[in-house]
Amino acid sequence: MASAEPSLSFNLLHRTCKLVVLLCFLHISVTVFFYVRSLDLRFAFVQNQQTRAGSAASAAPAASRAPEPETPDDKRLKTCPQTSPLLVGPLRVEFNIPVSLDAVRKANPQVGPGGRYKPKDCAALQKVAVVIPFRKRDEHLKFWLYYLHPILQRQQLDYGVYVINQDGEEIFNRAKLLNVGYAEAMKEYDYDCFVFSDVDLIPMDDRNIYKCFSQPRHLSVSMDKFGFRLPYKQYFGGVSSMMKEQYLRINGFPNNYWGWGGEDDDIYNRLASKGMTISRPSGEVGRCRMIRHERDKQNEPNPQRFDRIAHTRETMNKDGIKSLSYKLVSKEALALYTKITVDIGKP
Ligand code: UDH
Ligand code: NGS
Repeated sequence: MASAEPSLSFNLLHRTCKLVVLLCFLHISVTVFFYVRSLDLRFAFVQNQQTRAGSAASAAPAASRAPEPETPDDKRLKTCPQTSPLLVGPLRVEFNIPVSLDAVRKANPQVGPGGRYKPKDCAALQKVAVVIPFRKRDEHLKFWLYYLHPILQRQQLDYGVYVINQDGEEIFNRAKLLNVGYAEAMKEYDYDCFVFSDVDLIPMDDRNIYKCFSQPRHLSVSMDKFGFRLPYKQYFGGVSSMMKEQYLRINGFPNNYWGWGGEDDDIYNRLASKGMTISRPSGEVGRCRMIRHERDKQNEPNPQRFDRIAHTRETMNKDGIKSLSYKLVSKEALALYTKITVDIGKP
C-alpha cells in the first residue's frame, strides 16, 4: 500500500506539468500569431507611405521640369469633331403648337442655369455667346428656346444664351442691345464667338451651325418671308455671327440707330470697310422661318437711317463698343437663358 502513494503523486505531477507545457505552448502560439500580424500591418503601412511618397516624388521633379497646372476635365477630353455626328439635317418648324417653358426645361435637362451648355464627351470647338435683342416678345422667345436649345446641343457647342431686354418704353435700339450683349457675356465667360439673333427667327436645318468662321457669317440667308432667298446681296440682318476679333476690329456695332432699319447695313459697311467678306451657308442649309408679327410699338422706321449708313466709315471709330454706355438694371440666370435688363437711354 505504501508504494502506491508516490506513484499516484508522480502521475498527478506529470499531468500538471503537461498541462503547464500545453498552456505555455498555447500562449507562445498566440503571441507569435499576433506578432506576425502586427508585422504584416506595419509592412502594409510602410508600403502605403512609400506609394504616397512615390506620387509626391513624381510630382516634385515636375516642378523642376515644367509646372503641370491642374487640368480641368474638358482639357483632358478630345476636341469635338469638325462636323457633329448628332446633326439630323432639315427640321420641321411650326408655330401653331403650344409651348411651355416648363416643358422646354424638362426636354433639355443638360442645359444649366443661364442657358449654359457644353458637351460632356468632347471639348467644344468654340465658346459661343448667343445674344438676342429683346422687348415684350415672350411668346417668340418660348419658340426660340424650344427649337434652338436642342439644335445648339446637337451642334456640340459650348454656349450660353443672353436675352438683352430693353427696359422702359423708349424707342427700341437693336444694335445697342447687341453691344450690351457682347459686353455682358464677356463678363461671364471667355467667349470667342458671338451669334446675334433676332428672337423671331428659327433655322430649319441643324447643319446651319451657330458658330463663327474665318469671315463674319450671315446665317439667316434663306428666310421664308423673302421666298427663301436673300433680299439683297449685302443683307446682314436677322442672324449673324462674328469672332471676338472680327467684332472688335469694327468697333462693334453702332449705338445710335433708334427705331427700325439700317443698323444691319451699317454693320455690313463696317465689315466691308475693314476688308472683310461675308461667309454664308448654302440656300438649302440656310433656310429659316420667321414668326409672323405686327410692327412693335416704339420701333417705327428710323428716318435718319439712310443718312447714317451713308457715313459709316466716318462714324464707326467714334461710335461703337468703345463708346458704349448703359445702366444694368438686372441680371437673372434663369433656367433656359440669362436675362439682362438694361437702361440704354434714348436718342
Ligand atoms: N425686338 C423686340 N421687341 C421690339 C422690337 C424688336 O424684341 O419691340 C427684337 C426682336 O428680337 C426682333 C428684332 O428686335 O426679332 C428685330 O426687330 P423686328 O422684328 O421689328 O424687325 P423685323 O425687320 O420686323 O423682323 C419689322 C416689322 C415688320 C412689320 C410687318 C407687318 N406685317
Ligand atoms: C432694308 C433695311 C434693313 C432691313 C432689311 C430687311 O431696307 O435694315 O430691309 O427688312 N435697311 C434700311 O432700311 C436702310 S425686313 O424686310 O426684314 O423688315 O433689315
